[in-house]
Amino acid sequence: MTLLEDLRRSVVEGRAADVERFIQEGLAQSVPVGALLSDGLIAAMSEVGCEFDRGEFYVPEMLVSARAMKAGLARLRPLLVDARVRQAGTVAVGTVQGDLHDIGKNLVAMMLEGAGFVVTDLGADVPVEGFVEAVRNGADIIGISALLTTTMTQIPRIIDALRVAGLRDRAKVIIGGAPLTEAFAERVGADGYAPDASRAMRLARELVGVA
Ligand code: B1M
Repeated sequence: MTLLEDLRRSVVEGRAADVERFIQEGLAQSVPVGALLSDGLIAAMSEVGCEFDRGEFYVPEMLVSARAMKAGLARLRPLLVDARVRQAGTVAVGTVQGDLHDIGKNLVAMMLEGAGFVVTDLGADVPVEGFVEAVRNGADIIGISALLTTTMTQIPRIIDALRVAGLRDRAKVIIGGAPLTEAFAERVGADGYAPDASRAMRLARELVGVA
């Protein structure tokens, strides 16, 4: 097995200590951070989703894999987030109310920090008012994540609440998460949709006019 396969398997099987070890080994062998992230950690979570679909995994197994994924992300964080002068703007990111999936949102937050944004992480299960308050507090962009078809419906509520509060023009709204699409973003009046964390980072930079 290659190191990336070992890494992927250790996330799927929820072996957090091995995940950290394989990441260390990968970095020592100059495996690119992008490969450790995409072909190791993210690929593993797709596999976990498939196992769940097949009825081979249940929620506890998903949780254990998620913990292992987070241990890996924590190791990669310093490499994704550098100490560049913060100049791009401020972004508040959160996962919508009723939704506990926060791994994708955390990754988006890290990429944004790495791109020079000051990021406020609102957490998961964030009520509509939490996003509205973030705009009141001066966020240039709010980043909304939703992973469930049952919770993506919170997004138009957040955008409506911003309108009602007279704040819609004060911040750009970007959205992402597995069940979302560009068409959904247009329909609900978001300023942009990104299918993954690096495109979210590029989109945010475009929206604030930083090349
Ligand atoms: Co859940 N879950 N889960 N789960 N879970 C999914 C999402 C699911 C697709 C699994 C499946 O059926 N195959 C399914 C949703 C089906 C649907 O809605 N149609 C599902 C379900 C059903 C559930 C429960 C309802 C299960 C139950 O209880 N019966 C339950 C709901 C709980 C709740 O939220 N209220 C539940 C619970 C959980 C755990 C808590 C066990 C755990 C989450 C732990 C955590 O996040 N702390 C979990 C996990 C781990 C998953 C899967 C396996 C992996 C998600 C993940 O972390 N992926 C997931 C299956 C899958 O996605 N294949 C699944 C890795 C991550 C890097 O990708 O989050 O997609 P992702 O983020 C990407 C992009 O989407 C995008 O960029 C990220 C990085 O590239 N992105 C953005 C995300 N946010 C963005 C924001 C942006 C831009 C881009 O701008 C702001």
